[in-house]
Amino acid sequence: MTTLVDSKTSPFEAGTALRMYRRMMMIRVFEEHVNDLYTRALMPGLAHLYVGEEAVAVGICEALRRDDYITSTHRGHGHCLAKGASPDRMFAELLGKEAGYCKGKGGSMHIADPDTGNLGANAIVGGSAGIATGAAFAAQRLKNNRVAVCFFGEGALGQGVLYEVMNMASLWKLPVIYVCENNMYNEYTHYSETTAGDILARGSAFGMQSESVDGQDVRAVYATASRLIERARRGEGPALLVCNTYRYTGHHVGDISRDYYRSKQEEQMWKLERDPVKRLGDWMVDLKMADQAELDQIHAEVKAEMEQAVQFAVAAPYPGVDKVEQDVYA
Ligand SMILES: Cc1ncc(C[n+]2csc(CCOP(=O)(O)OP(=O)(O)O)c2C)c(N)n1
Repeated sequence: MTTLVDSKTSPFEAGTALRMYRRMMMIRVFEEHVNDLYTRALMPGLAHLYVGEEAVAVGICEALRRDDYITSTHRGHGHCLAKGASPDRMFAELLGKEAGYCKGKGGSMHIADPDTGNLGANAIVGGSAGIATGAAFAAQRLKNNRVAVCFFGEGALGQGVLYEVMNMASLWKLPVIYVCENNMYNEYTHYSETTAGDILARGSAFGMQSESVDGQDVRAVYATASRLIERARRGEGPALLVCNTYRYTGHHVGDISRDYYRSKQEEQMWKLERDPVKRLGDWMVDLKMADQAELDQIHAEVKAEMEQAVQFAVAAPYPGVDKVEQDVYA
């Protein structure tokens, strides 16, 4: 079942729409800076950018409480920001500074933020499925009414652990939502070459509520996620939600020549015709929820906030040599 939202109806208030617009803009501008830090050789290692997929993280996290849990992926900056992480500590982590979320020892793919229910990014494809399901199990046992959301890319559909935990979640009616961000490419391979059969059928096979949504439409993501999350909170069981989306840039920041696996025309089509930030902005202007000047003002404020966060991280100290063995596990 695919949920469509009529662009002329307003399922939520202007306040919600403006908040989601700002959050999506934060992710976009954050990622622009990550790319810039990488190309200026200020950031060690690589990062996987979330640009183009903002509506998924923001639509879903808007439907969550602060104390609800999320688990994330190697492409995790958007999830962290959407759940409320602070950009300065995120940039500090990316640059290996002590002020970072993991004291600079985790980097892009290991940001966790317990204060916002973020149990962490995960470099292992499919690796967080067990963690999210365990968190949902704990929430059920503790009766604290929390829900866990497990974000994963469609590449994780080939990982067996996902089906082990879906089986348990369905049997025990755990409050967990498996969110498949189908951006169509597992690294440099189109998902049709790696994924047999129907994605939604994987959830239905376990008797799980299984739906798909246009992941470029934040209102549709939010409406669908709200329904599934509240259903799970009421004890009615887990769900699989497939969000169809697209990453605008390479698999990682260094993947700049992509012609051999996808065309420039395809990228342009998604950017020009299906951009989630522009779509929400146009819709708000259309309905007179906001005017263009207000949206431009949000953009300017977000740019200033991100520039400040980058400056904070660049100026922040590295952890001392005496701390090299602390907080590191093998
Ligand atoms: C278990 C495991 N196998 C392989 C890799 C290497 N790897 C990193 S990202 C990736 C593709 C992931 O694709 P997808 O899950 O669709 O996420 P996307 O990058 O599209 O967001 C692979 C194969 C890994 N990190 N973990």
